[in-house]
Amino acid sequence: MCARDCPDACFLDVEVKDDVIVSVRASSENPVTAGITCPRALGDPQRVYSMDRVLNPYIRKTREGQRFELATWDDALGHVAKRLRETLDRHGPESVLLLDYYGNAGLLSSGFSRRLWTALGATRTDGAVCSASGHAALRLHYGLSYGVEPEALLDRKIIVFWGFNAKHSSPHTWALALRAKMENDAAIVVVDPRQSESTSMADLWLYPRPGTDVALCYGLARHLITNGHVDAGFVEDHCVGYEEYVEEAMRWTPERVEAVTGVSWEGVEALGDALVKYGDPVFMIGIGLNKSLSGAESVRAVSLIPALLGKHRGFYYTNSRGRCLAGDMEGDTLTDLAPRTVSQISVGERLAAGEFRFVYVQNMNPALTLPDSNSIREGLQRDDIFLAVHDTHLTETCRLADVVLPAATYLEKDDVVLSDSHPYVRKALKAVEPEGKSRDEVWVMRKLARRVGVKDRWVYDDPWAEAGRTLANAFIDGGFEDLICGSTLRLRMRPADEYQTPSGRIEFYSSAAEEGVSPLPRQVELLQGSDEFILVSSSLPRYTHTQFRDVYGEIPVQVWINPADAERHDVQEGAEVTLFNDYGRLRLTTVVTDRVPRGVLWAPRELIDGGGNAQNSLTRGVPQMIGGGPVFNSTKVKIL
Ligand SMILES: Nc1nc2c(c(=O)[nH]1)N[C@H]1C(S)=C(S)[C@@H](COP(=O)(O)OP(=O)(O)OC[C@H]3O[C@@H](n4cnc5c(=O)[nH]c(N)nc54)[C@H](O)[C@@H]3O)O[C@H]1N2
Ligand SMILES: Nc1nc2c(c(=O)[nH]1)N[C@H]1C(S)=C(S)[C@@H](COP(=O)(O)OP(=O)(O)OC[C@H]3O[C@@H](n4cnc5c(=O)[nH]c(N)nc54)[C@H](O)[C@@H]3O)O[C@H]1N2
Ligand SMILES: [Mo]
Repeated sequence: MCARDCPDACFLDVEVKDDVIVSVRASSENPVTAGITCPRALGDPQRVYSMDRVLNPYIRKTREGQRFELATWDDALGHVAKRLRETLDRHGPESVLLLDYYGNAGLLSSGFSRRLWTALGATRTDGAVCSASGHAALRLHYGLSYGVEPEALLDRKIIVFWGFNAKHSSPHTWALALRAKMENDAAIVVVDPRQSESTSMADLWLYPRPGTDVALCYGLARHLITNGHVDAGFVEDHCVGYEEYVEEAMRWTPERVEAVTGVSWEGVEALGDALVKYGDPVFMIGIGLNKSLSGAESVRAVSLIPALLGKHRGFYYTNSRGRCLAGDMEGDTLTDLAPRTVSQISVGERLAAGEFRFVYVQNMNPALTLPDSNSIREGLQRDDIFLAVHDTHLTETCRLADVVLPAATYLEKDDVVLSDSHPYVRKALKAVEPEGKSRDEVWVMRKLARRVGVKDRWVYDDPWAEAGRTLANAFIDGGFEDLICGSTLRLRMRPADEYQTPSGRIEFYSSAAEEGVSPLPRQVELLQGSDEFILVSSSLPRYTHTQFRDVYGEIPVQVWINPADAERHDVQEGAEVTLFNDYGRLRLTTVVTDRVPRGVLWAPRELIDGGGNAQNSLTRGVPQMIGGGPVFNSTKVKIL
């Protein structure tokens, strides 16, 4: 199973000859991920044996010369453990930061390997860089954030991709939507400020200004309400707070909706009428939608539309919160320590301010992927910070490290991977032995724990025993032993009509909204100067974030600009332009296209320009109020 941070979590067939991986293909054993091998899996043989692979531990000798020296595991771990022990003794566990994400999403590689840091009481982040705000948003109205399973798309009549470029970001979900269209005459709708790749098969595309989706949703709700399309019985039986919601929706006149969103009222009506005409809708809520100043508010607003139409959880965001897991891979419940958690979005500011003395990075390339990357880089390079990075490949973050530790790729270690969308699981088997001296996360974590003198026995427990506890009642068609023996199992999901809200119902008017949070979705205004652009970014099929540049070359250094804006700024197709703001600057090549509206720019995400500037040098390290998520898609820039 592919362990990358991607909702599809494919089953793969890996062909090995003479202990070398020669090909990776989609396996037919998973009904959702069969049939399509994405370019990243296809490129895996090259990625495993790439020139950028870290094959040995390295220790930096001098800061200035950027010189790394080859080291043994013994020396490297000794060095890391010594500095960790000193930091703990002198500055306490708060000054130690674990900075990690889901470069490998396996229960062992990303979960169990945190146990050392839990036992030490080290500071951790809230992990909010991706989907956290959307989860918090859905919690306000539905409780847990799980929704429709991908295969259910086949029976739906209208599929709305809202801030979700599934053709690139979840190709197997996209394939199911296309099948629904071909086999079942389902309609596909895309709501995206730019003409994303997913609009190519869309029956309807609406393009609101970035971050104005709440206004669009209230407009849509008004249309459905005034034309008698609300399922009153469903609302009566399963919802609360409808009256307050209607009152707010009616404040959104067609003129006001048009002025805020830039979408014509005819467009709003067209979507409303299509929902009614086709019936049985599902709203595919993108993680892209949740990454703006009003991201959580937008997710809230979209999620309530299917409730108007009488659907139980008629949306998909991700399904990770709908599983029935027990256990505690990370060990949080096994200690009395209550580690400090800091915002992942604003970690750059804290690093640069010298709040930490020791930083351990795994499964992540924060030098390029976190917002305000100039602060991140500046912080990680401070003389008083010791940085250890455990990665499979030599990343920009590795280059800043004091010690680099070589990691085994997902094809070189056993693990368990749970998909964020589909319910199928089988044991993730290693295909080959780890290249060079690379080792897995659990191995490294335990070696370090011994050297630092950690006594807690649960740090040294068998990770598979804990995985067994975690998954004891997780499947509907078998037990953990069956999984270990090679069976493909199906995760048990919570019922669609169960709502974990205070009222046990869908709450249009959220009673769980804390102080400062509006009980109803609220349109947050993003002020934009006349010479300012909103820069939106999203993924390309060949890259997972910053990975696969060794296989496919650098992420294209491009920016899309509308022809009218290009003319106004006297910019030609193919010209180099500089985007800048108070945080940083970036030099990109223009693509003049009406696939972006005026005032909006789009670029592939997490790119790095010819001068080594990260796209994220332009993005703000300010968390959203709801859920603490990022605001990448509300980045304001000017053009030079
Ligand atoms: N501008 C902008 N920035 C964004 C976003 C955006 O939309 N716009 N999106 C954000 C989102 S949604 C996310 S999820 C984050 C992702 O941020 P990151 O998680 O930092 O993304 P990657 O570049 O994939 O980094 C993962 C790292 O893990 C390493 N790795 C892979 N497998 C293993 C393994 O088995 N073991 C170890 N130890 N390492 C491994 C890879 O080599 C890679 O360096 O980026 C965010 N950044
Ligand atoms: N190939 C590939 N696939 C991936 C990944 C990858 O790196 N590469 N990463 C995985 C990860 S970690 C994630 S989080 C997912 C993300 O995948 P998606 O959920 O699809 O999110 P994004 O790709 O960030 O953005 C999707 C769309 O949102 C639009 N958008 C931006 N702002 C707004 C807005 O305010 N309103 C509306 N309506 N639309 C908006 C963008 O223009 C973009 O087309 O992809 C996963 N799949
Ligand atoms: Mo993500």
